[in-house]
Amino acid sequence: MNTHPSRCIRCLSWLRIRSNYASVCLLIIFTGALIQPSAQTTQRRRARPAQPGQEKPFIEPVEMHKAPLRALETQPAQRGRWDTLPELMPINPVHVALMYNSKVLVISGSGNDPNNKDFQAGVWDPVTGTVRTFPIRWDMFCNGMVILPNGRPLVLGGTIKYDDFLGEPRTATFDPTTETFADTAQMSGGRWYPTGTVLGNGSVLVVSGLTDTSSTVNTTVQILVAGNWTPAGTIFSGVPLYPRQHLLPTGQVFECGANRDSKMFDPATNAWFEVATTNLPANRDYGTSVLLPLTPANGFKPRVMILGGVAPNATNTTELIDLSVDQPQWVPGPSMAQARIQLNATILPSGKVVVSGGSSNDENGETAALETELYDPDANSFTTGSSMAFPRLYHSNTILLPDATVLAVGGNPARTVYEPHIEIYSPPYLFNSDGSLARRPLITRIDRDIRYGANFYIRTPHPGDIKSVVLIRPGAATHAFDMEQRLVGMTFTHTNSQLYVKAPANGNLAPPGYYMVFILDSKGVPSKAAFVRLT
Ligand SMILES: [Cu+2]
Repeated sequence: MNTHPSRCIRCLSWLRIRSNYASVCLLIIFTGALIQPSAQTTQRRRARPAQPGQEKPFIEPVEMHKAPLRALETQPAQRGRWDTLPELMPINPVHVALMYNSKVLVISGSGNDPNNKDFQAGVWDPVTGTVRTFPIRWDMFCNGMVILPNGRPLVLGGTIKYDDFLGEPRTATFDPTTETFADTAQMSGGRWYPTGTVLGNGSVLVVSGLTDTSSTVNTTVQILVAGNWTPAGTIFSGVPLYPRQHLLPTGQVFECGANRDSKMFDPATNAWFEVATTNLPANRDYGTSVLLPLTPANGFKPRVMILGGVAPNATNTTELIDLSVDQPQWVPGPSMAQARIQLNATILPSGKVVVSGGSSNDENGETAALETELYDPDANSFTTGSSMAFPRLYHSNTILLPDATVLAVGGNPARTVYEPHIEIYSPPYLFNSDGSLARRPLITRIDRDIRYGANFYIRTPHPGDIKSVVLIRPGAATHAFDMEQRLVGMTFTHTNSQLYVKAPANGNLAPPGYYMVFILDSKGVPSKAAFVRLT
């Protein structure tokens, strides 16, 4: 039990900030912008969970004490570096999605507190470091979220009741400009823990989730076409909640977890068929899955990696499947250094995958995996990266930001308790070998509207030094899975002043919508992203 009031706890966190952010900390000290809550306040807040109208977030101080002080990273060029931001996330960030204006939509809803009727969402602006929160009309807790071709996040379902959980049939889109939700067509019944997948023509497939009438899985598969839901057959037997799904260049959707028997869904026939069975003899509950980069160099060959998972004790194993061959099979991938459940995996512009968070025992911060691992799909191996300061467990998320860093938020190992610190991972590619910041290639002008199969230009001061140009679809992550992220490489030529880049051939490679364009130089250093719209 914590006998120290929160002043000390806060000090710990400011100390941590001070080590990495001398100037930020001084600013805090001199402006007094962040006032320490009194011990009395802490007692009151610990006595009972936060109620609507009370100060938020409700933070369990013991939880805060578990976070170790992070040592300053001495090898950022090899391991990257995690930093803790001075601002806290004021709501439980159960769902996050990057929008085309570089801001992040954060959805909490009831935030894993059955007594909380003050449903909340927010927008975090990484540039100003501010979060604007606002009430929402229904409980979007445990929804599925994708981003429509018009750039609006689409929320699929949520929660209408806890214990036993019942799913919400409503859907809503979010306008990044006005920062407001608007309800859209209801689904064929509730969906709590559904997965959305944007298809090659921009329609949205929704699968699984508990119904609004019984705590059983919604058996109807649906596709949203032009704002209306159309039936698309039924689910396969044993469909999991939050199925891990990826759109493939064939236009089919690969489903790979947590069930062992991976499936393929064909939107042309609405049929599911068997693909392969995992080597691990257990469902990878709360493991994750990544569609590895689709690039000209690998012939846009779709390969999927599944990592970790299995409750209550996690595995450190991974498996890979090449879906371009006639009879795909799961093969063991390299093992992670640590077992992880509730882990997060985020694709970088370099094509490497940042694996972070999770723990070896589910929802147990004592066994948190703080060290980052970087998976290199070309070498098929992991290297270890810098350590996070905070456990990132159930309901934690990571997404790639437009400056080529990775955002980590949340962690919600028990009801009414969540991790409010925001951490940012700067991957090794942002550093010179002496630890100073690498000089980044610049995108000075770009075509903002790009067309399938057509060339577009990017102006950059040193076109001859650019070795790679990639599109990355902005992420939408929840429950240890990103329903949106994908990296699609592009071929290009250059003149003295610009690059001529060939956009992806079709929507099955890169579904219509907004993308981040990154250019990477001969040292592998990425630019900051420019957003383009692909149609
Ligand atoms: Cu949940």
